[in-house]
Amino acid sequence: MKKKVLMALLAFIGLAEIAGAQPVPGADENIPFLMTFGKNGQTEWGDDNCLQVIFFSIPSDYTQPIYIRIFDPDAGGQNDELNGAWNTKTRFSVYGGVGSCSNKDAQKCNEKGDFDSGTLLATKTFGSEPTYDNKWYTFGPFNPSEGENLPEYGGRTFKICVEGLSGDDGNMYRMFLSRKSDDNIKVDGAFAYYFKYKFRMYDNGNEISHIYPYIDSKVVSIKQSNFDWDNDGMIRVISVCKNGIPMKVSGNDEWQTSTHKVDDAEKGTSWDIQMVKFKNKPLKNNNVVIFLENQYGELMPFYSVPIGGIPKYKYTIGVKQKTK
Ligand SMILES: [Ca+2]
Ligand SMILES: [Ca+2]
Ligand SMILES: [Ca+2]
Ligand SMILES: [Ca+2]
Repeated sequence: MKKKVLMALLAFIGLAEIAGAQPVPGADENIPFLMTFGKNGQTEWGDDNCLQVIFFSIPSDYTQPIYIRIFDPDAGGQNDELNGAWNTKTRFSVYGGVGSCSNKDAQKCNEKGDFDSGTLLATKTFGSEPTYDNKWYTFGPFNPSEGENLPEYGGRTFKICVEGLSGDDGNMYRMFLSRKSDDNIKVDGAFAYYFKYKFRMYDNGNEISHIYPYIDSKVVSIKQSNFDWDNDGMIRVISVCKNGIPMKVSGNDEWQTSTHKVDDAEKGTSWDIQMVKFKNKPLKNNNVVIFLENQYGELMPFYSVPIGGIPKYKYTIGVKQKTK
């Protein structure tokens, strides 16, 4: 592993311990729920292909059992989005082993590809079930050694695939990587990462949600793609030298993209991509999808806590960049 990457990861792991990186969405992301629709859902409700894939990384020296917990795995009752009658089935599956997390189809949420690569460790399908409504369901225990060994992602990694098998309702849920089966207790140094993120925005126009891609030394530009944003406010970039650069926002049932240059001063830091709703007419029940690619067209991971901390705009760097 390149020294710089290792240094960044070590700094990150230190930070993850402080911030508690195990909930997904992460605390610093300020996103209320992840979202997956049943296979017969219409894309204009906000899910482009009814598959979400989340990865958890556990430090190589951690050997105790781990649990992956899902909040509100059912589609029904509280938190979820009803279309007609509740008829949606959602399958949550945990994978480990060689090829599970490094697989490009998994990273891309490619539902037609080999996204379910690796060793299936546990799976359960949920309908509309009061037993699991507004409650936690726990997968595990898993031995960390069952995860795929990916040092570039900080250690042993597990993949969680969420598939909307049937029906047309929206399933909202959250996840937590825990040391306990019946409580959310963080694993020191563990964190989550993902390449394509599908979630529910807040209804409240005062809430700002975030994602945090890390800019490594080879990234010179970032192309962002977002789906079904319904023109719900703006998306902007804050970094050490960007003070709110706008990204193109999609309307109903469409993709929009925009490409943004990376400055040298941003290497080794994270971008804070902020999703700022219109305060006056905030949309309700807005489900969205976003992903990022570097100049080679490679998907960029983003992290449940920002590597290196939340970036702050530094006036002196920003002005220097602009006048160059
Ligand atoms: Ca329905
Ligand atoms: Ca529910
Ligand atoms: Ca749910
Ligand atoms: Ca939407």
